[in-house]
Amino acid sequence: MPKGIEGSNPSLTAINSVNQRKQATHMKEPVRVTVTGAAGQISYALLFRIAAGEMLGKDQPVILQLLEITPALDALAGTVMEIEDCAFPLVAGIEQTDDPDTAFGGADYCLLVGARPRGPGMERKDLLKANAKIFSAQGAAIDRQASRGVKVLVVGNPANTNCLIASRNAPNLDPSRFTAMTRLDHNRAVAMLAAQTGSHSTVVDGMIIWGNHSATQYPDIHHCRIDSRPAVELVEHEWVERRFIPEVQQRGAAIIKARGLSSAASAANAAIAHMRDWALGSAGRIVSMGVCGDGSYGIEKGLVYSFPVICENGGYRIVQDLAINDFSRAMMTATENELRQERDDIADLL
Ligand code: NAX
Repeated sequence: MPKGIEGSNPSLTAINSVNQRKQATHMKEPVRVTVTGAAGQISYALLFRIAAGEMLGKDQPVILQLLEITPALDALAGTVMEIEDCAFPLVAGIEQTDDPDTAFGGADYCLLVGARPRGPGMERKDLLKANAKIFSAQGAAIDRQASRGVKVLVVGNPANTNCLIASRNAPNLDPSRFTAMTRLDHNRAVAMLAAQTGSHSTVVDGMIIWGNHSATQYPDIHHCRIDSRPAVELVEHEWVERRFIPEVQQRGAAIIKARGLSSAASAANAAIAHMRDWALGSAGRIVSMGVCGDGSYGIEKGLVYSFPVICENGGYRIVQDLAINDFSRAMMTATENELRQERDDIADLL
């Protein structure tokens, strides 16, 4: 018997009366949404928005399946009490567990947020290996338990390589089911370019984050339009190279410095946007997603690399045939090389 406390709260049984309401209001069948690291700070900003229908729509009931490590189950119980106290109409059930097989049972959507943070004296390689163990076990549990059409988003860092590991440990699922989050970087880049050009973020189109969710990522404005005008005509290349690119790459560190904690609400917002677009479509707009490379743009096949994608019909496709100049190519290769190195460092777990 796992230490999960599935169904332990009688009040949640009452929430299951969603079935009766469904008949009355023509709501859809509930879907199962698994969130790992559910007692952490990103999840605290994320779960309430999923429960409110911001990720999958206001007509889509959800069963939340929350995974934590054993020592964090008490804290998770507190978060769950707060979700209950919202009396969300769309919540059709909540499960809390420290057992991955229970958490991923029948999951339609998995948000892998929980990860091992870097401890004192821990080398990057040690961090990669510690997380590789977590994500290989979770990938295998997803393979065994999740719905065959599952959509997986990896948020926990190092997100791209954790995603690669999870996917390789799920041989019965198509690798396209596994994605890594670079949407926060994408949104940061959009907001920064909008501010620089005195425009609103909603008129910035065609932003791209290439590569790794790390300081080597390449935020690329060459295909960006602002109110239909090419962005490269509105800003100086010097600003792009000296300010824009490094500030997007270092934005996470700047937030830690200012807040004393890493970004949480903006990360949760990006996770919601990533999943919402994947599930419901990006309305023809380019968004950035870390996905299993298919050789597009000469990037090594099989690496989880952030590409420009368009989401439609519950899937996504890498946007093809964008012109890449020498500057962009060098940036894209640098981040690809870092991903190759990360993969080689944990090769024994693939
Ligand atoms: P917190 O430390 O607040 O929460 C992480 C939670 O994960 C903890 O409650 C911990 O108990 C749990 N956990 C650890 N191992 C677990 C396991 N094996 N199974 C289930 N749960 C487990 O971190 P938080 O600020 O929420 O950040 C979570 C992750 O997101 C970190 O790895 C962080 O680096 C990463 N981020 C990724 C971003 C991205 O754009 N891809 C941006 C934000 C964030 O930095």
